[in-house]
Amino acid sequence: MDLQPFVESDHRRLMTALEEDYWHLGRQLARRDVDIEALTARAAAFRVAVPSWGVATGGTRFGRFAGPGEPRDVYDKIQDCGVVHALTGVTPRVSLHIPWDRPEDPSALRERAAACGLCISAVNSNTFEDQPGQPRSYKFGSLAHTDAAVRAQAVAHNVECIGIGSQLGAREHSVWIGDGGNFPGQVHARRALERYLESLRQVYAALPEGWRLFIEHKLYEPAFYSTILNDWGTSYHCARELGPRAWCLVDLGHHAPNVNVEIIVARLIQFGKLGGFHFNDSKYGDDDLDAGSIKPFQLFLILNELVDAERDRVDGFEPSYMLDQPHNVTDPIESLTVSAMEVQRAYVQASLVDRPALDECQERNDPIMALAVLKQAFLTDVSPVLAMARARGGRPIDPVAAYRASGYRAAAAAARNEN
Ligand code: LRH
Ligand code: MN
Repeated sequence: MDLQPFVESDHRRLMTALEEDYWHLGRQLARRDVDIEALTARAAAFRVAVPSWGVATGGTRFGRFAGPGEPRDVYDKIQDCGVVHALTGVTPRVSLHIPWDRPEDPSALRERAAACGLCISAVNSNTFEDQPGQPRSYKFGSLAHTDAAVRAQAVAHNVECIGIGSQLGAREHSVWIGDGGNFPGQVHARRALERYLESLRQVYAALPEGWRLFIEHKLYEPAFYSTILNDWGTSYHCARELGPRAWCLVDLGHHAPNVNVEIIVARLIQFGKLGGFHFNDSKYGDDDLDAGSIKPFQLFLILNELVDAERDRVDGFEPSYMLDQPHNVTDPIESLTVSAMEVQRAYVQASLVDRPALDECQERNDPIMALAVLKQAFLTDVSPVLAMARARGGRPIDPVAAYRASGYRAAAAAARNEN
């Protein structure tokens, strides 16, 4: 669907007000020695990948309520991811999950993605569920399973994912496993971690030139007593053990409530192993709610650590930003669009932090003023900057309104229910 006519009517309707708000914010920022044009350029250059699995309606163990026009296959998913990029201008990369997105013809998929203005940046393996006809079950684990034959099967799957990813032009392989136990005594903690590491060494050895391996820690679920890669410390140890191309991936929802995730981020930056993010939000557990919807200040504080590391030119600092959300009750395209913009917003707000002033407050132990410096950035409504970056990039000023006006969802429902 060509969204252009809806972008044009959006601009006709909203550009005058945007220019006014942008001019006004520009004056405000100039008083803070901030050049709004430089800030808008940073906003336009921001990038966050979308998960292919995020455009289908997600669910919980209590049910799934599919919406109209559900993607039927990876091609529909790519088309929907293309709409998110057409609306935001900041999501040209897609993260795929294998076997959910295993392409019959990788080059055809690569071409379709390119036709939607997208590229495949990462592939995710899946040894947390059994596939039809799979010789050995992952019921009691995969890369850390006690049975060498199951581990070998899981290693082979990861190597296959890397092979598919290479054909798709990806350069990141992301590994999350559900391995763990539900009972005290069920899993020998040290032996299991050693088996996990031994399996990952074989996956690491299969990485093509220029690739990065991401390992993703998670406190619990689907195992509810112990998890093999349960926290950032264990992940850091494993990434170091594996080698220079292994990196820690931080999924915001994979921590206990009230854990200070921004400090974990600062540690992994300092230790040179922060590889990437799965942005989302949560109130209790791994709720995978929309990024910025529950704890926007935490999201800002995380991006603040990232922008600070950028300022300090921390060696090897090249984090890969991705969303990881399933969307149980919203139109996935709307949720991904808003979430991408919320991460972009936090990045732009963090870019507004007066770092010399903050450094000075920190050195002279002035907590009130230090927080005030951070809050000034967080409380600055940068919406005109985000909207102007979109408008100048030929995207809508109000993406959700433009999307709804386009009738894309109804058209997709009609097209996808026909076949
Ligand atoms: C695990 C996880 C992982 C994905 C899955 C869809 O909770 O965050 O990143 O493989 O969700
Ligand atoms: Mn994740």
